[in-house]
Amino acid sequence: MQRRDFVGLSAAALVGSRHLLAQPSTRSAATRTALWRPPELRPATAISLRANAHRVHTGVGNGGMAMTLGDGAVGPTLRIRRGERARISLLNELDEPTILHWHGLRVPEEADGHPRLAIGTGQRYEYGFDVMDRAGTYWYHSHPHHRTGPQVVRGMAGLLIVEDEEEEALDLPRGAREVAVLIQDRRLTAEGEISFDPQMHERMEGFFGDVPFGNGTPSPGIAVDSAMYRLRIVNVTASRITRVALSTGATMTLIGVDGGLLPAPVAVDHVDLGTGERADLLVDFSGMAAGSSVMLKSLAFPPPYRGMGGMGGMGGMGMGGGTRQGGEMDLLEFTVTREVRERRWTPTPFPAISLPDPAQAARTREFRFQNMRMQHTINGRQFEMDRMDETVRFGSTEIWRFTNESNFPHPVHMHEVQFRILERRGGRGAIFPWERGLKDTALLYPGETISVAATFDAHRGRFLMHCHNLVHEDMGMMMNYAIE
Ligand SMILES: [Cu+2]
Repeated sequence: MQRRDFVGLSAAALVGSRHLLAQPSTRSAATRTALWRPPELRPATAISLRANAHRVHTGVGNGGMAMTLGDGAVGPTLRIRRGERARISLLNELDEPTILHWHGLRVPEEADGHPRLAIGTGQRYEYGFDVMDRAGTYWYHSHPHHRTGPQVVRGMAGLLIVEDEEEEALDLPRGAREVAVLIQDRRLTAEGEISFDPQMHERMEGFFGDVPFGNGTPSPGIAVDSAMYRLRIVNVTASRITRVALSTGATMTLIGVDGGLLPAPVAVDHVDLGTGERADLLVDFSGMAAGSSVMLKSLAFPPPYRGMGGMGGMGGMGMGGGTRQGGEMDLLEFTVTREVRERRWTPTPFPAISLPDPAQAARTREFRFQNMRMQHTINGRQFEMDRMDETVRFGSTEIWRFTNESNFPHPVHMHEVQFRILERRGGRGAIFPWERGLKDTALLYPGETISVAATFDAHRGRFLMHCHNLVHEDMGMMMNYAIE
């Protein structure tokens, strides 16, 4: 990547806000494609989602075949109020099985998208569930056995935004000042097709692309006013950990994570997100001159691999193509096109969160994430559709302890709960600001053990816990658990 810092630093920039103007980019916005903002649907009335394959713009050639819900490059954005009932009808027009999972929401078993519920071509699946979770940035994606990777990489995902009165009272930026983006990294063929065919070493570390996509838009950019924005980010990559930061190094205000608002906003200069994790941020463009721009980047960091000498090597490219894990990537460019003067958003106290209490834990369970003989396993086993691996008592609180004995990082995802991360031992040895509050996915590096507390009091039924690296998940790094 070329450094663009310090080039074209204007006088206007120098007198402006300390937040963003230190090093404005001069790269032309013309090299970026306008970020697509998917249509918003409110499922208070029944909505229909049609899974189908169609051609989308990829920035190369005639584009590539995607699989999405609807006609866009990713699915429509679902915007739901807490307490509302969602009625969603899925029609499968793909030539392979599919099913949808509402990532982060606690829903009844039959609505949770377990792979055994996958439907065939031409079939419909009717979802009905009450949204009981807090306002926040959730998402949905397909979850068929062995095919989640190829489907999600090709676009079978969408944003799912939950609203509630508690959050509305904070008067956060909304409407055009709220930007929600599904981040992906894709690998394109010379013709522009979306490729996903993990080779042997990629079946171990994961699959990495080199073209950033936002909401299905290649190398996206967005025009903004010189004002405060709310930026919701979802990591929808197959395998990439994104270290999200601004090219200026300016701080952002982290207001929420997977399960909604944090107990209090916190200033951060970056946020690490594994696949499935979300960040809800306030980004301040106020004081920026029209024409200046800032890049939302994934910063470079050492690949968190153990014992392999860093499989992707230290160069920019991984072994099979694509930018290696930890490689730098330009995710989304903001260009100020209109200068406005507005009163600054002033933080008001955030609503209290009730977090699972480890003192109430009935028991502790241990889960070891391992890779042996070219397989990814949890407690030595691969996923079996009908084997019940753990049974939890309805209403109880437990501590689940995840230990990574493998050579690769794993974003561990639990269905049906929002958990609290209690501690991380080994490896990075700390809980980061973006890991406080309620979480459904937590990044586990080699050598780390993290303990989480969860209360299983939403629904009885059969649910999943799995690695959200889509390659690992499709290879069976997943288990069933029952709440009875
Ligand atoms: Cu994994």
